[in-house]
Amino acid sequence: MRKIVHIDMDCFYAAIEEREDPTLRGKPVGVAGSSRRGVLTTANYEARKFGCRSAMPVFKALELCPQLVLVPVRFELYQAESARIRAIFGRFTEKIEPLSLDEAYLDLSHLQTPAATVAREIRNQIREETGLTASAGIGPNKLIAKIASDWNKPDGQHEIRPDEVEAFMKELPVGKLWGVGGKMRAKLETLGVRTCGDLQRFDKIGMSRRFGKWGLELWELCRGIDAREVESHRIRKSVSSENTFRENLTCLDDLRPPMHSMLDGLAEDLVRHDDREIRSLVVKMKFADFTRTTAEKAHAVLDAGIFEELLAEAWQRGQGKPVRLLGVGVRFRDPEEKVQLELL
Ligand code: TTP
Ligand code: MG
Repeated sequence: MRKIVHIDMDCFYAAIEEREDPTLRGKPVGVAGSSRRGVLTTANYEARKFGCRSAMPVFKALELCPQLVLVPVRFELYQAESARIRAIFGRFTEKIEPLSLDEAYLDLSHLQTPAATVAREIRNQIREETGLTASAGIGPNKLIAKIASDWNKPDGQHEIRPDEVEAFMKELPVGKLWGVGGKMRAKLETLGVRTCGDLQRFDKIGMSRRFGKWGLELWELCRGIDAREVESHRIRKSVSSENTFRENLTCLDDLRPPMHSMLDGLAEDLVRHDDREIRSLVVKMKFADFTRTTAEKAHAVLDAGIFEELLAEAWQRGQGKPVRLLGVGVRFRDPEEKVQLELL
């Protein structure tokens, strides 16, 4: 039985800014993102009382909370704090999988000490050494640990033991599952599904008929089954860019212009990965009925013509179903694989 901990810092950017400037304490604080988009990256708990949230336009946040103190992002500072926190994790395990600057999974299966005790110790060390608070979730897999870390936020932790998983999942709203967004939730609601327990009434065949391959994943997730390993030193396998359309697109010609602008964005992102070799190009589509498909072709450079072909292929597989999401991306060759080829 594995022991997985998920750690998530409390209002990370805002907490760091408050620590740096004690005059901010007790006041509602928002950390404003790049001026171009004018949205909050996050808000402290004082500001959240007024409804201020991550990704909210700054003008809207100020409407909700006129006394909101806005501070600009200082990304390098947050990166430095993130490195300190990761160093603390490293005292307890080598199996660390960071999800973002402020969030990571730890695999503590090898330790004798109960995982909840270790989680408490990690949180204490973070507090003492950085002056920041963290929340933790403890469970038998990543899915459960991640959901649990939200349970006693901020500055708290929650453990879900293996024998509690079943009862816990029964009551859990489906929206808490990875990959179940607002529209999917609305669709499930029309089927009478609100909780994971409701979703458990569908058998595997029914789930795969309704939602394709993803339905099978969902069948496991809603039962609290998750075999994914904590992957330390994860190497990026792919880069992609995707877009959910405000209104579903109903013909192939309408999909081309958004695809080409997404390809421009993808090309920009790839500049940061110029040390990697591209293995294949990928087009992903999600349809109005929540099935999805991916079309892929082996190719080593971004080629708009091939993306056109893949787009047509994916569209054809949908048999004319309206498209709600389009994604374009590349898969990279595994760097290890390259080394092996060179050795041969
Ligand atoms: P989160 O962990 O989602 O949020 P948080 O740490 O601010 O608050 P919570 O206590 O609920 O965990 O994200 C971590 C940081 O990532 C956050 O401080 C700011 C940044 N961020 C953005 O820049 N944009 C976003 O849309 C989100 C959600 C986060
Ligand atoms: Mg956080």
